[in-house]
Amino acid sequence: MRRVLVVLGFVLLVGQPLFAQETIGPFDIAQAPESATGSVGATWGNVVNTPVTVNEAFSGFSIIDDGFINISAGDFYEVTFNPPVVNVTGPDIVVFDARYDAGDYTLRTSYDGFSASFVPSSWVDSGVDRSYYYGGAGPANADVWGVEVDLSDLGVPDSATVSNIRVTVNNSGGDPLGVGAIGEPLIVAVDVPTLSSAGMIVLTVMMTTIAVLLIRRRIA
Ligand SMILES: [Ca+2]
Ligand SMILES: [Ca+2]
Ligand SMILES: [Ca+2]
Repeated sequence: MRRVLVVLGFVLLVGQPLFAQETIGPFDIAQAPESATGSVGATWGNVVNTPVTVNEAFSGFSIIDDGFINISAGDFYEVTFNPPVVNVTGPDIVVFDARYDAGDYTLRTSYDGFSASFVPSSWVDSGVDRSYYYGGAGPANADVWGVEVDLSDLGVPDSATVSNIRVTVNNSGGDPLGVGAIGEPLIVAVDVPTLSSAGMIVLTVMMTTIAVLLIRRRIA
């Protein structure tokens, strides 16, 4: 119970999902794929001048420090999340692309045997830059762009889970960096808009006080 209260206070104070493992501009990534497969040609990309395999490029953290550069249309990578990604309200995953040029990608999931497809279009510049070595050349600087995707757009029902996501490149010269899961906020039922700003201040002070007292008691 004490721990739940402390977590609640933290969520109210910080106002964003807990446990972001990698923050990439506006995107808080909670979970990276456990493993990856695919067919993406030979030109790896990495922030250090060391080759990476498809599995290394598209699994684990950092999501955006490695990928593949200038891959061909029709090539794809497929990531496995363990635990699977839950379709919560709103966006569930973020797809990343190095903007040497604008990658165009089609997504499918294992939920329906990779049947339904979705092409995300609301790409944004994350504001984060990386400089990649590619196949032994470089390094060359690139903007890192990302697009949030709601699993509902891939026909996945609310609360259903997805373990595998396949990302196919539609145009030539795609530079995929990977996919991350945004993660499930631990507490989503706090009805903040019904509180006045004065009420929010009082509530924040109360929660902070409770959190500090509980922490002190635990230390004592
Ligand atoms: Ca990567
Ligand atoms: Ca969703
Ligand atoms: Ca690109």
